[in-house]
Amino acid sequence: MNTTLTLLTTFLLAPLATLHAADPKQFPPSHNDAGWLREKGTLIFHDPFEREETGNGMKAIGNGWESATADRVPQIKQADLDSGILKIASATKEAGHAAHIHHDAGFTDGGAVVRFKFPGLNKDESLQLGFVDRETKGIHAGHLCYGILSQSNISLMDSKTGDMNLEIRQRRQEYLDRKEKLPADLDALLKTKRVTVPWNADTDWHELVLVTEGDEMRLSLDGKVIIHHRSEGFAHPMKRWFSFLVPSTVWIEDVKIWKVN
Ligand SMILES: [Ca+2]
Repeated sequence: MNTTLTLLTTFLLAPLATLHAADPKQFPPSHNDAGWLREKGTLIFHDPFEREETGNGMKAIGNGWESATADRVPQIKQADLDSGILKIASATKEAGHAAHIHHDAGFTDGGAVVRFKFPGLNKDESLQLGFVDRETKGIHAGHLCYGILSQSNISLMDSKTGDMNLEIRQRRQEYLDRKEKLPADLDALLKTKRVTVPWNADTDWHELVLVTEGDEMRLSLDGKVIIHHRSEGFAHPMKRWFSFLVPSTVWIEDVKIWKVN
């Protein structure tokens, strides 16, 4: 391909992507967030899931986990501990909500290291994981910030100052209810709160590291930062809970939570 055509193609494709892939200059291969957590942080929680669950209830996973949607469907097992793996199978339809499983965290800067896989039992398996603080007013259900892995992309989202800010949420809902397009200023604001990179999901085990440092959030897979973003909500001083939202099926074999400060 000649240079002019290459440049033209790059120029034309770039705006379509609106991506925010990790800048290799900013994050050289030697930048490793699992290493950052180990070197600078304190391990405040570790669960290898080497036990059996006790029924289907809110606290059945044990070790301090709570399944917020368990008691809506007590007859359905949504969290199965099997061979050292937490196998989550959400009863989304019956419970009227994706499985929401959370554990105390408690840091300003820090993060979680999670070994997970999509088992390939359902189409469109996805995983949303991040941080919640129900004690701060003005945020719907305390949703602060998340990494979201779908079959085709990975996003980072500042919910605290974005879609879960109560004023923004209420304003947005009025347009959604009327099935109207969001006004340009609201649309533009929400777009600054979320970044996405393409990704092809598979059914392998992966090490996922999700950290916040100041107003930056970073998500790494298998030792490499693949997406990062800066937004004021990421700097929330208290990531009180670490939480998983799983609409269908995900397996998790190990979770570590680290506090840097
Ligand atoms: Ca395990």
